[in-house]
Formats: sequence, structure tokens, C-alpha cells
Amino acid sequence: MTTRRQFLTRAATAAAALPLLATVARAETHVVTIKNMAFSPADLTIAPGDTVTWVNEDRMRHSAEDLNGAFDTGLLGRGDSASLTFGNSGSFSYRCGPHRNMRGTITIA
Ligand SMILES: [Cu+2]
Repeated sequence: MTTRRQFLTRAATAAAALPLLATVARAETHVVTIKNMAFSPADLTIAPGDTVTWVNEDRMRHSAEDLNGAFDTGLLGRGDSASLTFGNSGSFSYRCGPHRNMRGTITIA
């Protein structure tokens, strides 16, 4: 079973104020695999507006929870995934809820 959850972070307004300078980039989706009690890649840099999809390949349940509460995928069973579309800026540190030593970061650059 696959669950998909969408979250939206704060939309930045700076880019909208400069329409003539903006280039329309195609948003990408990045996959973070959860396997063997680790996020891979643990540290991921994405472009503004990109989506990150976490896929759990472990038998035990995991989650990705932002340390500051910006997002929480909820527990994902084996084969489950959750997707989050990020805004225009920010840097996020997250961990697995049940296994707090499992850590990762998302940087928008
Ligand atoms: Cu975990």
C-alpha cells in the first residue's frame, strides 16, 4: 500500500515580485530511501519548489519529522511513501520519530 501526503511549506513571495527575472524551472522529485535504519541520501539539496518523496524499504515503520515541526510524514510501513513539496527557501533537519538517531537534512538552494 502506498500513502501519499502532500504538505506545503510557506510560499515565498520574493520570486513573484520579480516576474521578469524569474526563469521557469521544471520542479523535480527527489527520492529518499529509508533502508537499514537510515535515510539515503541523508543530506539532500534541492531546488525551490521541488518535491521529496520518502520511501520506506524497511520492514519496521519509520517517519520523517522536521525537528522544528515544519512537517511530519507520519509512520510509513514497508513500501509506503510520503511526498512533500517544499517552498522557495529553507533548510530542514529531520529525524525518524521512533528512531531518533536516524537523521537527515533537506536544503533548498
Ligand atoms: Cu525509524
